[in-house]
Amino acid sequence: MIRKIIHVDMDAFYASIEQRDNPRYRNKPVIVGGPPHTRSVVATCSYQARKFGIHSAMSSNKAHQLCPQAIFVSPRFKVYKAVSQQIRKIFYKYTDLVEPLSLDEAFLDVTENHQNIESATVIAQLIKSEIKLKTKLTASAGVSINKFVAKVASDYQKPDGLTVIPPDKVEIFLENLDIEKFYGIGKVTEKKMRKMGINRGRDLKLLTLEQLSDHFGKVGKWYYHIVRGLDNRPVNPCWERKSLGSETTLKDDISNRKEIIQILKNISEKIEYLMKKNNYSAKTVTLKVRYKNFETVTRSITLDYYVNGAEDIIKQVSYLLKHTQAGFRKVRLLGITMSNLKSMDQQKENQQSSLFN
Ligand code: DCP
Ligand code: MG
Repeated sequence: MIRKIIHVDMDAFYASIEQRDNPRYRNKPVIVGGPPHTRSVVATCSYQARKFGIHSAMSSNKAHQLCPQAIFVSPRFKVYKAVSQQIRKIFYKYTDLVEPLSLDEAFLDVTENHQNIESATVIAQLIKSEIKLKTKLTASAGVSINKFVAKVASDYQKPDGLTVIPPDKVEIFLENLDIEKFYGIGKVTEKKMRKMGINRGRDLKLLTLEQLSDHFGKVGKWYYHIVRGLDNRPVNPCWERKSLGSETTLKDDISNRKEIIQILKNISEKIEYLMKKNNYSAKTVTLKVRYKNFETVTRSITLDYYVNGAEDIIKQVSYLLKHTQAGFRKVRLLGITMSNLKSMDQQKENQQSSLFN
């Protein structure tokens, strides 16, 4: 079955928000990032600043050299996050299959949608106008049969663009596409391809799977597929986790406190593994104890700092255990749950934010 995929990406996201909130920045080259004469970089910049060759990840120093009159603004991540939540809310009106890639962009699978709208193009238009209405910001959207083509399409006519590549136009669109526009072909590969005479999709399409693998290794196979418009990756909705935990039903009911602590240590280690694997840390630790007669109690503590290590967890759990009758009464189940979670990406963001301030 042919899918209907939309990719939405906000235009000059941080910079547009700054221009929206500060009228004197409008129509001016605005750079969001650390100030020049430091080791900071540009997070993003307004389209007026892009004319000077300024772009994300460039050093603030270089940006200042390219455009001395540019206005440097420190990022306000809280505001960006709030706008991000506003736009996600709009996406969920149409489908639960929303895969955010960052604060300002997401894939949507609208093959089936909550409003039973046949046309993905109509949905993209509705989303764009609602974003404009609610946030006073513009987004660009790409509509096509898979993630790869939708992503390339959303970038095709920025800002405030809407590019639709219907199924029968995918091949010709990719054949004519400049290789620098292929999402996933980086600067280094682009240079290598140009040296080989590959400038557009149609040149890339001439190479066999073997030739592509020889020249580009593993990713050669990926190029072989995308240039033919083949990408069957599903849109993976990401559910925000509220808590993370683990529990153990004991083989025999026990009352030995040392044994109880040992079991809780094992659970803490498992939780440390899960937390680190998923990049989480948490503020609230909850201990669950089920007594022999099935009566279940929980005890919680909320710290004023985040933890994710087994030692920290077991320290809190040992304290909580004192507020139960475990040991005096026989126990049949023990569990630990971590909540008030924060992802490390968020922490990184906060650290980044303090670097800028
Ligand atoms: N960002 C960042 N550092 C980067 C790239 C991006 O901090 N190296 C931040 C700032 C951007 C936001 O992420 O505003 C979204 O990234 P995009 O790549 O979508 O860039 P923009 O939305 O700013 O511009 P465009 O209109 O090209 O999408
Ligand atoms: Mg963007």
